[in-house]
Amino acid sequence: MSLPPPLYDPAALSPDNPSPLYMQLARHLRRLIAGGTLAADDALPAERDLAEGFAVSRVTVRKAVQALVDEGLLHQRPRAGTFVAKAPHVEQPLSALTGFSEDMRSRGLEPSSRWLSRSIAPASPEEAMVLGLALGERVSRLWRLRLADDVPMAIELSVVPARVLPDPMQVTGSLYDVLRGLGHPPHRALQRLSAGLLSADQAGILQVPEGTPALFIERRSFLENGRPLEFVRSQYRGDAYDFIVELNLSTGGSTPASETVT
Ligand code: 16G
Repeated sequence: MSLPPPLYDPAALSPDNPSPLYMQLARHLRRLIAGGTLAADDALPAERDLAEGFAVSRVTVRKAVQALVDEGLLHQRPRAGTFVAKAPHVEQPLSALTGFSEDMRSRGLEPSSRWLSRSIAPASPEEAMVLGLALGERVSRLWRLRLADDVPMAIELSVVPARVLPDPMQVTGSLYDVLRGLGHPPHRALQRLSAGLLSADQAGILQVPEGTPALFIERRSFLENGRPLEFVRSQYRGDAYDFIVELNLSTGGSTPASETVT
């Protein structure tokens, strides 16, 4: 494993690089946060020290820091300084069928998404099987980074039959709002959770160190008539989520039939 880069890495900023210096500095600080050199709640050195350390102006430092504040990676506390942001911690009941946007809003957090890709294409054999589609039927694929108060929380690839969602460009905010608007509200879902470690690509998107523990979740949602509505594969930051399940004392007798996500 390679060592994380040092804070004042002389190779981090170069006048020969065509990007403005503040963007180079922001990129370097982003890498330090993703690599764990700067951890949640760590204080950033003072603006003056950063300017001296990187031999740039204080204006450059201020612009770089502001860019990371806008991305939600840093936050400023009046009279205390600038700190590496902590992911909001969310407790999520597993028994309610809700969407990301409504979940976050109900906690006073502002949901948003960044598009990783959006397309319409013939279903893969796996998607066709899971969604009960005929060979060659099309699906809308929505691959999004989900954020709460601008902090990356989860990566989600949602696949919906194109006959239900013919135009993935219709989704600008909540997918479930669009599905409800089209008269296809999710009625029931099956979910599989497993633990894993984020790959380099996933960690890069979520802006955490590679190998950070995560919850891998697959959800299959169904319409009221029982037809499959969506197949979602997602990676949730393990440090940001607790999933809560309510258990009731079994009254004995027969065990309810269990269902599995296959
Ligand atoms: C949740 C669901 C996902 C659904 C999304 C819709 C889990 C594990 N997944 O993230 O299946 O597509 O919400 O959210 O809960 P939206 O309405 O905000 O787009």
